[in-house]
Amino acid sequence: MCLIVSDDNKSCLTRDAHLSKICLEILTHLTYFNNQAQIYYFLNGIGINRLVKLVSLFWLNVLYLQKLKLCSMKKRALITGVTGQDGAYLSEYLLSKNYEVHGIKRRASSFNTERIDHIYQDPHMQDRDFILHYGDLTDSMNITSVIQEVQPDEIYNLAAMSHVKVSFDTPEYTANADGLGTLRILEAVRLLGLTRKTRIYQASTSELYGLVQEIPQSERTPFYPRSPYAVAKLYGYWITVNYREAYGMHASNGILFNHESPIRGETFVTRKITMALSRIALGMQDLLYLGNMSSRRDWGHAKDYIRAMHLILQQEKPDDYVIATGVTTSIRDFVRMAGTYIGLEVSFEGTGPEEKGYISDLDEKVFTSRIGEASLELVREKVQRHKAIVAVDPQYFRPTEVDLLQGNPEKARKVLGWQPEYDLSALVADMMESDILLMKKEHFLQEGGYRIKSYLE
Ligand code: NAP
Ligand code: G4F
Repeated sequence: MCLIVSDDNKSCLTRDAHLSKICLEILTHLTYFNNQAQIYYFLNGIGINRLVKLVSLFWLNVLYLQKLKLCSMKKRALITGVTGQDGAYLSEYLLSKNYEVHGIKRRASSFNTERIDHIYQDPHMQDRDFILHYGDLTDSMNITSVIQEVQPDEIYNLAAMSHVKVSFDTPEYTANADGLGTLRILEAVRLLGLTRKTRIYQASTSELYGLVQEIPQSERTPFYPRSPYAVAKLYGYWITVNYREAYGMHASNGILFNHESPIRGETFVTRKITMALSRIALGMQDLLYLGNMSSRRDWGHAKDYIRAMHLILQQEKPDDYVIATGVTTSIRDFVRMAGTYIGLEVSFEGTGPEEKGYISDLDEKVFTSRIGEASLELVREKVQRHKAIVAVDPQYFRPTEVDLLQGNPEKARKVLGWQPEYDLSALVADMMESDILLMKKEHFLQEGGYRIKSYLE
């Protein structure tokens, strides 16, 4: 007697005709069985001899277990840093791919879930596929117990103190969260015996290249970190490689270059610029203060970059990949591009801390179509009076700067088949469109006498 149940549980072959008939019936009924007692009653209900009944019982149990597996065949992902820019986009993306998504969020004195509120599911809901857990990367026991509870197929370690300038103010905390935090995740997976089951994505960064040794930077370019953040991330990078080599874990690094979006943190330079220009255009702010405007970054859209994270974990073999656009642009040019989107030509005069940006030309048609007419006169006046809209504040200079980043995404293109959909002007347009809307809303509130946020950090 022989019975073969295929992997996808759709076909069932047996050399015994009688058993074959029963098995077919079993497969037909499979979806109705909710526990093993029901299987037993089902067998009693169909008149068959004892031996066949025993064999059938055995296979029914196998099928029942398969059914359980089938029911829970959704992949389960755990995202640390779920409340951040990338965590929010990645959650949406994995949910659209039918994952069960678990996220670790920090306890805060006020709500910190603004970026994921639209996908939040009430804990009282049945069959949730988006579940949040309290946690912190600096707490080993917490990390271990969340991983034990979730038993994830994939972990995306996105949590970090991610601001380069702030890492000079909080170097020890940054090392703890960004460096040791990565170790805590790897070690928890190892100690819990999940080495074979759980794949790990580590959010590495182009900041590792720091004082760049080569242009453009690829997976083979030596690292030269230039901030406590980058040094902490260097540890995260190498401990991921080490656990992969030492324990055969499916652990990979995505070396992601700067990626931005309408939900980028407000103190990163791109978002600071798109918010400020929107406010200046609406007459809500006079000056945008920046630090080093000569540094260059390879900017992409976060929506494209989270697709790469997922692709990296779908590869048979773990590996490290540069994710970038290959195009580098200065901060100054980003300001110009954001200005162009609303019909402002921004030109710069002076050097060093004395440098200033002015509106040298105004395209009124573009301005009114994007911003409206209400503040047109105000902007005309800024042009006529040659009033600066951008100035330098040395408090934004960094003790050690990363002057130029430009990635070479060739390997990701070839191996992952990854290609960005947004170029820089599409990214700027997306951010400006969103921030104009936001600032119009705030302007309306302000006019109505309500207090609004101050974004001048
Ligand atoms: P982000 O917006 O700053 O989000 C960081 C997330 O980490 C937030 O959810 C934050 O929680 C959480 N977090 C911070 N410290 C934590 C701790 N000790 N324990 C638990 N959670 C903690 O960063 P992102 O832009 O999404 O970047 C995601 C990851 O990619 C980060 O690791 C970053 O360093 C790295 N990366 C980013 C870029 C980029 O250009 N965006 C490029 C390369 C690498 P709160 O919301 O409570 O603050
Ligand atoms: O926007 P930023 O703060 O990003 P930075 O330092 O490149 O770091 C970001 O990208 C990394 C990937 O390379 C991530 F790993 C990291 O987590 C983060 O997401 O600064 C970009 C450049 C710097 O050269 C900075 O000096 O802009 C310059 N800059 C000039 N004025 C400014 C400002 N940066 C900020 N944040 N604020 C300014 O006023």
